[in-house]
Amino acid sequence: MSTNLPNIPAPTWVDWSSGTLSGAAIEDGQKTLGQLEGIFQDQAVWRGMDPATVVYRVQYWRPVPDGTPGGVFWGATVLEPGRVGDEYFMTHGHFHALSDRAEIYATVKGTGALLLMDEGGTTSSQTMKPGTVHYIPGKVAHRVVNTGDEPLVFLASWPSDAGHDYGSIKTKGFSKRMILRDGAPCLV
Ligand code: PAN
Ligand code: ZN
Repeated sequence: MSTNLPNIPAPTWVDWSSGTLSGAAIEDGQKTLGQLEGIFQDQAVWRGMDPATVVYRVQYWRPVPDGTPGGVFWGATVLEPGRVGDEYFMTHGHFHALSDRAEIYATVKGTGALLLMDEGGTTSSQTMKPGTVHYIPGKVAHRVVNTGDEPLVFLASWPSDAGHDYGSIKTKGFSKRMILRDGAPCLV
């Protein structure tokens, strides 16, 4: 038995209580308020906030090269609590560049909502809380909103040839937004 075949990537680790990934192959990134220009509705409030504020951090594992057909990737996102005016902190959101590629999200910690928008612009939402597992079909844009007061942590797995198309979300957004109204989250 061989455990070190050259084409089999070495394992990496997840701390299931925190959602933190570790291992030499883990890459990371972050998105600040400044990098999320045009994403939040109230641009005047957004301009008045510190652009260095980290909205979310992403860790990801690409065991095969980006674009490989038939492979899968694995990632973790930590989305901070907060709001721009009455609109909750959220991820940029995207379609996949190969638009029919699907994805799975699984919530580790926190509470929020997964916004799902089809190509016709119809948006629905699913509640995210510890243990929920969400199937994101192909051709459906996805964005996560933190409606709680602690970080929202979720794991994701997506095809290695999916790619990301941020452009249409940057210009057109989602057709619904999650805001604080009368003390509770409301999809409007
Ligand atoms: C996730 C997202 C991650 C950050 O790994 O990339 O949560 O969100 P944005 O990519 O919208 O900034 C995923 O959906 N990958 O396909
Ligand atoms: Zn995705």
